[in-house]
Amino acid sequence: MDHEADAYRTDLMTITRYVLNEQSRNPEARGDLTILLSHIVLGCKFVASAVNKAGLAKLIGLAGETNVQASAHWHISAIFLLCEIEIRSSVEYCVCFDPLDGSSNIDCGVSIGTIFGIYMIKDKENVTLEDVLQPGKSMVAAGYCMYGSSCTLVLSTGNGVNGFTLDPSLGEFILTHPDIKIPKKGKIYSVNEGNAKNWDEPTAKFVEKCKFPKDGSSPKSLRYIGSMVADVHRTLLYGGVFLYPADKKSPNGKLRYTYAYSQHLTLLMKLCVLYEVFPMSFLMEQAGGQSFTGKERALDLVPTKIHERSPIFLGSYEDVEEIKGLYAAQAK
Ligand code: FBP
Repeated sequence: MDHEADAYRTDLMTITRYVLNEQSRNPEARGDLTILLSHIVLGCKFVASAVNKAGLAKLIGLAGETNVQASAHWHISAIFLLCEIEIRSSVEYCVCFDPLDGSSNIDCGVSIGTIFGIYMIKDKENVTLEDVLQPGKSMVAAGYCMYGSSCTLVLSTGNGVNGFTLDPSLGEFILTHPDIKIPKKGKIYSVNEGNAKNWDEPTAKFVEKCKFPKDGSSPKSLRYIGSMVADVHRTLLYGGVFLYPADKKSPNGKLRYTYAYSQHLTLLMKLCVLYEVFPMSFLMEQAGGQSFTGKERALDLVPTKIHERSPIFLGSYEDVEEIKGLYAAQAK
């Protein structure tokens, strides 16, 4: 890699250029999704700066967690209001987002993130909650932005997964991880083992096999940050499996798979529902992995209400296949 030459490269693939190229692939496209994505990107840049400032401010004892959460909510909402003004005419899409996932990690400077999923509105004349209570497989795009040692935005518009890193000197997200493919099998498992005593049998058996494999293979390493965006990002790049299973304490797991915003449903914003399962499952499948609930493919779930939660097992194809086998054996 000739860093010298690279420093002056001008044919950089920015996320804006990438999204415009994607738009040009589809002759019917009118550009609404491109506009929406560019607003989401701007929102993430705002949050990235807010998180950095808060991290610094926290260090020097000026600002607290709530400020970041509040500003993240504010910035992202502001962006969507802008978006509302921008594309009122089209009313094509509704966006579900978790402005700041892993919020419990803000104070210790651990990576956190914004997660989003985009659906087509079924009937523009009559936009209802049903427009977001759609199965995950109906999403047209999904992504997350991770605020960590670097700020990385991972996006899929249904044609593979690409990662873009924010170059602060340009204020632009540059393509750094083209066409991400998760390894078929991984050496890492990621779970909060503190809940082990409440796990169901298939989950306990799978984690036991990770630690004490009987087939002569080496044990998997445990990696758990406790911030889904960071744990899923590592899983996507290195392989392995991230799981937040159901347990006796939380029979539906902890992570949520529905939250929404559309120009016509502003009331929802006030509810501040988190959203994690659907976009991450969409990205995982687009990268060649799998996402399973313990009963079914996560993207086949049909939410019945906002705030819905679901157990989740996502990651490398063969690792999730193993978990599915354990649940199938239990069901026999
Ligand atoms: P928040 O959205 O409230 O931050 O909760 C979500 C989350 O932090 C995920 O990012 C993470 O995977 C999970 O909760 C960690 O939960 P636990 O602390 O129970 O392991």
